[in-house]
Amino acid sequence: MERGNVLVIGNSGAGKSTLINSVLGDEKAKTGYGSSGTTDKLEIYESEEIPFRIIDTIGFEPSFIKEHKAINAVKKWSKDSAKKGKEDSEINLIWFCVEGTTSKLFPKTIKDLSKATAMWKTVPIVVVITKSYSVPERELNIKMVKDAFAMQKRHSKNLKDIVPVVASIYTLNDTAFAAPEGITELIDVTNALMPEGIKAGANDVYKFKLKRKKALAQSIVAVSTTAAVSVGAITIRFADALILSPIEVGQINALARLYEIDNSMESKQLIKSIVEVGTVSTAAKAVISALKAIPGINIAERMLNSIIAGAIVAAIGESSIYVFEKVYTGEKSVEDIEWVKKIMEAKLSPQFTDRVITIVEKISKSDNTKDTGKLISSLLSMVFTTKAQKEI
Ligand SMILES: Nc1nc2c(ncn2[C@@H]2O[C@H](COP(=O)(O)OP(=O)(O)O)[C@@H](O)[C@H]2O)c(=O)[nH]1
Ligand SMILES: [Mg+2]
Repeated sequence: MERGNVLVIGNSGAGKSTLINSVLGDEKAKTGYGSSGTTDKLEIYESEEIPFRIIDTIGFEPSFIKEHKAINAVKKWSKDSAKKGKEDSEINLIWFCVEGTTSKLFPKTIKDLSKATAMWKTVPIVVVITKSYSVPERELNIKMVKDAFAMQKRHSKNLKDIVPVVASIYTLNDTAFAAPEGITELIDVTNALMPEGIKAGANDVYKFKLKRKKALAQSIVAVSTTAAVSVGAITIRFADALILSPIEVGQINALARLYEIDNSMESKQLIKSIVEVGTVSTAAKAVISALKAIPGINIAERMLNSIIAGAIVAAIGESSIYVFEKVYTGEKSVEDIEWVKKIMEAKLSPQFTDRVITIVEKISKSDNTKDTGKLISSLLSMVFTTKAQKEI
């Protein structure tokens, strides 16, 4: 496959590697260029499914010498590839990575990055604002990048887009996190800027994005489940299941946003019907009474609460992914509340009890007393999220 080349530059620690991982996912190939451990080493990533390779300048650091070496390595790579008769040896797009948490430095960083990439006079640039954890700051950060470019002599015409991203979930505290953001947007923007003839077709990009969305969605569910497990360990009565509500709502909203569910009344109604916590304590009670009927199960109440709390959040996450994906692909509409209710019921009824009991049995047999929280979370994500789609 002929490919375009995306050059990624940004100071070390800016989040380049994390970003590339998030954009390409696990099924990517990595090749090194240059000798390892030096500043002129490049890492080059590609995926079968998308026609651009991503070149990571791992040695790029805010020092003239190191920047220079990293850029020279890119030039050299480009020349070497051309020698080998590869037509696709030129840089087609540059991602400037700037850290969203350090916006005061944008003018300086952008100036430095522009200087370092001066030789690519007409190559389009996309600024990726990494670590954009703060939602309210995103607009302001975009404006600051624009202003910083406006002050440049160099490159100011090459700026094609500015994309704030959270490449992997950022945990703020026990129950709050910054959800992945901007990754599939960056895939779209990047593909659109590839040369004609190389660009992926709309359908291929769509399929690729769907896979990426699923992986990011599962990471949201995993983090939410872990949060519920730790909250479950400190709450005693399941009548208080409302305490899970912020985690559930946070999870569902993050998933809805990831699947581009709009803000209409119908969508809100759909989300509300997923959130309805009424089923939660019913589901919890069903598990507890089913457990009583099983002889020989010995498990601390705290641990049981943890498992049930985590399981509820995992089940809600799993069903939300299923529902939102169907809406995203157009197979279902946000108006189909009855269908959603059926899915939720299926997820939180006998099947739910069975899955939780499986986990309880495993935990009660385990002699690992340290880190039970981790054990619970990993069992939950095994039992719930990985076989998410098969069962409905
Ligand atoms: N939670 C979270 N951490 C991030 C994100 N981006 C970068 N980091 C962290 O920031 C640090 C530097 O990131 P890395 O990708 O290695 O930066 P690089 O030197 O530019 O490749 C690592 O500890 C990453 O885990 C993100 O989107 N979310
Ligand atoms: Mg790196």
